[in-house]
Amino acid sequence: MAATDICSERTMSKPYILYGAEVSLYSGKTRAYLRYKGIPYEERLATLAVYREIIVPKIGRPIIPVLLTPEGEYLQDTTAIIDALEPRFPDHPVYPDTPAQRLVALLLELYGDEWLVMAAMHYRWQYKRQNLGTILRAFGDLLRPQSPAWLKPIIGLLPAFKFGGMYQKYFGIGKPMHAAVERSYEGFLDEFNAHLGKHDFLLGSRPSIGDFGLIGPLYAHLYRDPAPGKLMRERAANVARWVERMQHPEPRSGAFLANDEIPDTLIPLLARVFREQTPVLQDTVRAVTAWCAANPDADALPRVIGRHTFTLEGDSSERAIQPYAQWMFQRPVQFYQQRSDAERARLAPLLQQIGGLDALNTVITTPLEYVGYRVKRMR
Ligand SMILES: N[C@@H](CCC(=O)N[C@@H](CS)C(=O)NCC(=O)O)C(=O)O
Repeated sequence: MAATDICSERTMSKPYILYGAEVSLYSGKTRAYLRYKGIPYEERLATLAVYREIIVPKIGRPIIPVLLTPEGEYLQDTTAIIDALEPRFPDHPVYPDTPAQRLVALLLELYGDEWLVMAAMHYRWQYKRQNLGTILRAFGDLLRPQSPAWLKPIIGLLPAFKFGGMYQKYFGIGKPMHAAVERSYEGFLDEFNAHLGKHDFLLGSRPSIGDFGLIGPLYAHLYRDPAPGKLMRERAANVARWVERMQHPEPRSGAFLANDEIPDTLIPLLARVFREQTPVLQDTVRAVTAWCAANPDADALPRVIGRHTFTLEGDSSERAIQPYAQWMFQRPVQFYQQRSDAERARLAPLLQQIGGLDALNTVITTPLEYVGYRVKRMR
């Protein structure tokens, strides 16, 4: 056997290592993906020691999940992780290869990743009486698993202050917006629940990248945390069962619906994406363009470049402008804009129905890329 064969056999048999946590939103997205694809992996808790010795030195900041490949490469950002693994594990792709389904899957990934995170944070931190004990213990368990049980909630206070203390200003969802966040999430739950009465996943019997985007917020926070978990089980039992299917999938099973079908039951969900989220994304593109014009020599963009107003369920507030969100928005926008005229014409009736034409025609003059674990200007 040639040396390279032995070498690749060895890397093939070594598992991937996922540094993450059950309480972490984006860890849930990656874990569900690894399980569905049947990729051999071991999950390691992102303890304080792991943050100090691995995550911060390799990634440059304390963030999870991080995936270590058998070849020794560290990957961060769930979308970058999935995009790196899809070509390595091509069986049962999670990206549909037909235009309408691919577009819908990318849009719903974005809604899960960058919009439902607001509901996830709100329901975790605003229902303290029901959630706080569980959350503090979980953070303590994660950061210092060897500590005595009585100490864990105290250790958990540090991340609780960090995550629970900042998000309202960051996402602009302080007290005046609480009712809007809940109306929006309850509407989403009802619509997704109705869809799941007819289909196992968004686009048939196989989970797509859209399902993986949604499972992040819908597992760690909205299913596992006591208060929203009760709401989900009582109000949207089909969604709770979908979470369980996503957590314990039959690896590499199922198929997307034939003929590029978009089920009617997804129409209200897609209309919600364009009503709630894409105005913020379009304004993010405007802000990024202005920032790049004002900082022509800068390559990496800061995590936040100011604040802008947004409206949710008729109520308005101000939130941080995140260039990262433009990078994620580029995925459906560029996919749509790169289709042929004939394909775009075929997509038009659907996009008109869900109010998506304007957003998908957004002109992005300063595209961003994600390299070196950061969002940078594409030169
Ligand atoms: N877009 C990133 C987000 C990762 C993320 O925000 N992770 C959270 C935990 S679920 C975190 O570590 N946040 C700390 C921070 O951002 O400073 C991804 O998809 O991986």
